[in-house]
Amino acid sequence: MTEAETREYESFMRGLKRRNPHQPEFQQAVGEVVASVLPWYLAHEDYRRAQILERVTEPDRIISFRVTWETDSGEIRANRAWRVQFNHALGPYKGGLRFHPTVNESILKFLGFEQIFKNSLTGLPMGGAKGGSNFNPKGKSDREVMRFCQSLMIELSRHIGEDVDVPAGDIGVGGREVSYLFGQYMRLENRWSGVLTGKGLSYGGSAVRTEATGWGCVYFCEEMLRHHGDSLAGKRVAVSGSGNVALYAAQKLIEVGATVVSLSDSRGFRHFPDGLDLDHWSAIRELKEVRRGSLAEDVGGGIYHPGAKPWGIACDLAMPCATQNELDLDDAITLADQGIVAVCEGANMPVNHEAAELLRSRGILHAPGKASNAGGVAVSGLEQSQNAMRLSWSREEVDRRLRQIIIDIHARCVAEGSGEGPKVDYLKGSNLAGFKKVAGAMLAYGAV
Ligand code: NDP
Ligand code: 2IT
Repeated sequence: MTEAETREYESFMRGLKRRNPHQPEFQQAVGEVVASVLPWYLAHEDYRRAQILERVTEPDRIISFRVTWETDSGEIRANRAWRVQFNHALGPYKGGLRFHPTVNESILKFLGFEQIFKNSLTGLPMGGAKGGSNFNPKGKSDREVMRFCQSLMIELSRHIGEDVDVPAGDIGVGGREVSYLFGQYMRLENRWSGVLTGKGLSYGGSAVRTEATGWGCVYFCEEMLRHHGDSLAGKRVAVSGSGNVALYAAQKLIEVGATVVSLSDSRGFRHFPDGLDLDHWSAIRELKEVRRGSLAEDVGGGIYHPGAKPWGIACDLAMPCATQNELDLDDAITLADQGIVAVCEGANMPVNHEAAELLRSRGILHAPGKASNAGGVAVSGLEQSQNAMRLSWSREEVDRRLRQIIIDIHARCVAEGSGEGPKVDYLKGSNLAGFKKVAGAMLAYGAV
């Protein structure tokens, strides 16, 4: 940025922080997008006059409500829940629901904001939203989770609809929760519609939605490496997380000939110095998806490191797939010092700002989540299309479309992020490509 651009950046961010105090994650996500798009924005007086940047950083609305539910032993509990409907310039609001004790308005605003540009990058007609609750599903029975989901849907149902807002899963919300939420919505509305995505295959779900985020992340990584004359074959990949995204990223990595050297969860990580194999992967999938256990339990291999992150182990590439800000400056230095070639984000904003700067300064390829994890919401978009047409595509058909969407996203990043060095700046490329489309639509709508 030039001196004048830096002054504008600082002035904009001062205003944003004043309007959104005590929301560090939201401020961080906005700061990263604004840094990428500001030079283009300042050069386009019509966008500036229309206050696009001020407007796109202010959610259309935030719905906040109490969810009261009953435990198995008859005690009453109350949680907070939100839906942040951030921007619907490109289509009905779309984005996941997160159930985790750390959920607050700052986290949901950061996720909803990122979702606007991610959804724009997919090329599908989807606006950006996010929601969730500080409800902790860990240690709760299926019945308790069901009662919580049903109670939450009583309020949420007033604000969503297949042409209005279409929620899906995120941390703590998978097939079980989406099914409870969907069942309750149908009961309340007395009508079948594709109001949620991530449904079961026999009741309107799409093939490959479960795998889509992880597989899409690996497809993006392959494209990025191919573009730079490299490939995933034989690469040792440190993966964090062991939830939906991490598991299917690991599965696809093994399939394309990479070596998965770690998985992690909120309590620690498991190191596989010789690589995770598919039998062991299946046992871990069963442990996490079905039994909802911890990686500390020995399911037949690897060395468990409690309370630690996997970024210190020998690897060629890092794929953070757990949560925001899980890879900091010290981690980035450790990874860079051992010569990694790329960081490819499966999670949303897992690499913090200082770590991202370090990766850039050391010439390490960095795929930001809004590009590399867009496969999940892309197949959600395909699920909406199938529901609207009342038909289902085969696994092969959905996978083919997913792969093509990812190839197109990669090309959009290259088109906007090339030029300043030998390597593509994927942060700038994804932010600019995602932003321009949304900004163009907002400009066309006038002052709304
Ligand atoms: P899951 O709930 O399936 O899995 C989350 C994983 O991350 C678990 O292994 C969990 O550990 C770990 N984790 C969660 N919070 C923390 C934390 N604070 N510190 C350390 N580890 C943590 O979620 P998903 O796999 O769906 O989501 C993972 C990431 O991917 C999130 O950033 C999400 O926003 C993003 N994402 C998800 C998409 C989807 O379609 N599901 C699409 C695009 C992005 P434990 O098992 O101990 O809880
Ligand atoms: O962060 C994300 O893109 C998701 N959690 C998926 C959202 C969706 O609507 O499928």
